Formats: sequence, structure tokens, C-alpha cells
Amino acid sequence: MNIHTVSTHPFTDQEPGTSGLRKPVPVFQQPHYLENFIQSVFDSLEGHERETLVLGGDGRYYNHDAIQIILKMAAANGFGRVKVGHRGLLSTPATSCVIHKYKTHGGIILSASHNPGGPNGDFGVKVNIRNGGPAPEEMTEAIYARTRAIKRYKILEATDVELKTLGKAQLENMVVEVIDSVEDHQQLLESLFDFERIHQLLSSGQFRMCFDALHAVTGPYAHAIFEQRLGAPAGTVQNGTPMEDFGGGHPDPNLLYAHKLVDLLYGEGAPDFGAACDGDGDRNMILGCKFFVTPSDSLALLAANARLVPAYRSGLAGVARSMPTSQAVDRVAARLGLDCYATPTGWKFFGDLLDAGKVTICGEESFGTGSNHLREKDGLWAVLFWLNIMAVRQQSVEQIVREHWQTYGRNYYSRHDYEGVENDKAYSLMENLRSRVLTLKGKRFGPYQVEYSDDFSYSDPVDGRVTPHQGIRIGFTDGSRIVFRLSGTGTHGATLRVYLEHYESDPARHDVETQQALGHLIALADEIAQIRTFTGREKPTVIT
Ligand code: VG1
Ligand code: CO
Repeated sequence: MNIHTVSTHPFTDQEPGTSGLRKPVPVFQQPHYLENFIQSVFDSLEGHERETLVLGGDGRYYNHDAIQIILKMAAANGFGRVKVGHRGLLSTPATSCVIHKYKTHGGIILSASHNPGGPNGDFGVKVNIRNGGPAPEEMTEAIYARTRAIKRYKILEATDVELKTLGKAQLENMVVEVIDSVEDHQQLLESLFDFERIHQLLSSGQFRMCFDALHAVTGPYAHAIFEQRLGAPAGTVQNGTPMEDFGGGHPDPNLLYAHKLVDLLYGEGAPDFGAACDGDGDRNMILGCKFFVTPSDSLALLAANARLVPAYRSGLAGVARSMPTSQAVDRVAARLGLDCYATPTGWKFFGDLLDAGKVTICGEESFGTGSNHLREKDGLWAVLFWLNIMAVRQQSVEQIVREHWQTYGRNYYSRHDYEGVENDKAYSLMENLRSRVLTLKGKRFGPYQVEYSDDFSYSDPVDGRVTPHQGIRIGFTDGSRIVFRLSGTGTHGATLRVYLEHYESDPARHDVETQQALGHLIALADEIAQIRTFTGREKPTVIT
């Protein structure tokens, strides 16, 4: 066999963030950069000899080259088999599904998720473990430690593997199996939802839906599921062909970056339902006719309506949200008598709770929801969940949300992002907050009185592991809240995220524009954290 052991030197910047290692493409293209990281991953995946690895990505620029490198490294490192997505495509939830279904040793997802792609865009590598979920902190720390000590990596010298045809090929002693990217995931989704009822809804001619794949990985999945299987007319799926640069856009399903879909849903003759997913298919945005559903409300609503879906007919074990996600789902949990957990940001923290059977549904304010069907968030799952609810309730998105607010009250919610702030300025702002956070309790700011304020520290209820410094939270006596944290997925400078939440029980006050309803809190966030002074910014770059 033609295995080369290549000498290399560590790169100091290979610390995985909230969701894998993310860097601009030219960083990944440096000689040995990807190889060092992958060797460090393999070294941390104990007992992988002769085992199976799942491999795929969201199709962004460098996906193809990276897959060929990883295949040759897997063969040189003794893997028995790699299941690789057709043309190198596998969404994040589909990868999780394949890992779990075939009980493989783990998987690698090539994606920088919602970050833009192309030669000057971002690339990323996410590592998933046996349960199908993202590698937990212990493992990402072990990988990072390896990257700082690495001296050599192993790679096979061979010609590239052809990924355009399904089937098996041999790469020396390792089998490369090119699998259908959609089939396994589609089957799983079909086992959860009432596809017959959704089919009736989508083919009735009375209900119009538009799905925007943003030229990212969900295109093939959405064509197969909505149009071919569920009877929605051709054209329901837009931008359904994955492109290396996502057509020049951000594959980020929010009001700013999915603005074409938003314009359509707010325009003349708008469809009844609109949805979009992100680059790697784990996020979702839900829109009704002239109506936007915040992800936090969506999570609460799915939990409240879960019994309408076959898979969750007998109820939920519990629910979980990331700490900055609004407390709307807590209100549902309280009423239904369910446990509700608050975890740090990032899907890896839900894995233990799901594996232990403590929760069934979980979600994040960042347009991510999922359940115990997988160990990743799942964009299409959320879209199908909404369709299932609408098919049963025969109501519009807006009616369903408004009824929810009547029952539970409304948690006005928004996230303000300050992107590309100079690192030292962002760190100083957080340090300043941290030094004062414990002194804020009891203080009055206009109509608000601080009930609690801390730097969020999470104790995993399953393994007891403590993860400190997960965001500064300031809670007020009326249930309102401000949270500050720095992003762990950006690739240029620092991104400050400010999460704002205000609770309103009175239905007569459920129609205020969100930024207006949060106006006092927005001003207060600046007063407490001195955002303008520290960052030099007058306003956020992105408001979601
Ligand atoms: C962001 C979101 C977080 C999400 C993460 C990965 O992280 O806030 O909720 O889990 O992206 O999502 P951060 O550290 O930048 O706030 V994805 O769709 O990029 O895998
Ligand atoms: Co994503």
C-alpha cells in the first residue's frame, strides 16, 4: 500500500467553536491545515480501526477537495468503510441519521453552516460521535490538544474516488460506499409525521407553500419530500440546486438573508406558508402569510402541539432550550407538567439529555429545533412538524400562533448581533460586564428591577460536568431578560450577541411591533453594557 507519513507542524488556531472548526477557505487551503485537523480527529476517535465513518458536506466551495483528502486519510488510518453522500452531499441531520441507523463509529460534516461560501467564504469541519450528535466538549478539547502537538499525519496516495455514481468502490483495504443523500433521512421523517394528511394539504390546491433552499444542501431533500412524495406542485421548492457559493448569498434563514422569501410571504397574493433552511440543513425559518414566527415561539408551539404528530402522540418526556432562547417553551412545560432544561448555546449540550431520555424536543433561538429522532437539529423536520400541525388544525400559521399567545402569553424576543467587532473591544465589554454582574441584583433601572444576574454556568444533569462562562444574564422581576455572549462560530473578529426578551400576558398588547415592545430593554442593554462606548457601533449589524 502506498501510505505516506507526512511530517507537519502544529497550527495554533484549530480550536473548535460552538459547532466545529470554521475558518475562511484560504486558511483551510494552506498546506497540511485540513490534514492536521483530520489526523487529530482520527487520533481522538478511539478504536476506529476497521470501523465505518460517515462523510459528507453542504456542497460549499472546497467540499469536493476536502472529501478526497479525508477519504485517503481514512484509508491510511485503518477505517474499514466510509459511507459518503452522493456527489459529496449530506445535510447535517442526514449525517446524524446515517450514523445512528447504521451504528457507525461517527461522522465528519464539511460545513460552515450558515456562513457564506465560495473561494473567499468560509469552510468548516464538524465531528459527530457514535450517537449521531456533535462531539461533546471533552472530545473537542482532546482534538484541540492533538492539533497543538501533531508531528505527522497519514495519507494514501491514490487517484480520486468517483462520487457521482451510487455504489461501492475499494480504496486499498477500505470500502467507499457512495450513498443516496436523501433516502435514509426521508424514511426517518416519514416514520414520524402523518404524510398522508400533509399530502392532502399540499395537493389540495387550497394551500400554497414555498420552500427556499437558498442554493444550499436541502434542495435535493426538499424536492424529493415536498414535491415528489407529498404532492406539492413543482416550483414549490426554490433555489433547490446546491451551489458552491450558494449563489453569492448567505445560506442563513432569517429575515435579513432570506429576504426574497420574506418579500414573497409579505407581498401581494402571498402563499399560506413559507420556510427556509440553512447551508447544512439543520436550521429552519417559518413564515405564514404576512407573518413571521420567531424560532423561540416555534419551539414552544411545537412542544404544545406535539400530540398532533404521530411520533409524539403519547406526549413528551421533557423539553430543553439553550439558555438565551426565550422562555416561551418554559411556559408550555409548566402547564404540561414537563421538565424544562436550559443548556449552553450549541447542539452538543442536548445530546446527554436526549440519550438519557430526559427530553423529547429541544431548540435554540438561532432557528434550530429538533427532537429525539436524531442528535442534531433538523430543519426539514421542523417544516414537516408545522405542516402536520396545520394539516390537523386546518388553521393558518398566524391563527395558530395567536391562539398560542392567548393561552400562554407572548414572549417578545429579538437578538441583536454586532458582527466583526475588534476582539479586544468585545472582550473588554464582556470583562466589564462580568466584573459587575454580581452587583446588579436588586438594582432599579426605570421600570425594571433586577431579580438575578450572573455569568451562566451549566451543570450537565446527566454526567455532572460543569461548563462555566456561557453568557451574562440579567433577569428582571417582571420576567424580562437581557443576555450577552460572544459568538463561537464567527470567522472575522468577534460577534457580540445581545438577546432581549419581554413577557406580555395581556392579549390586548400582543400586537406591538417587536423592536418597539423591546425598546426599553434595548436602551437598557446599552446602558448596562456600554455597547456603543466599547464597540464604537451605533447599532447592530443584524437584528433577528
Ligand atoms: C450559533 C448559534 C447557536 C448554534 C450555532 C451552530 O452559535 O447562536 O445557537 O448552535 O451557531 O449552528 P454562536 O456561538 O455563533 O452564537 V449551525 O446551524 O452553524 O451548525
Ligand atoms: Co447549520
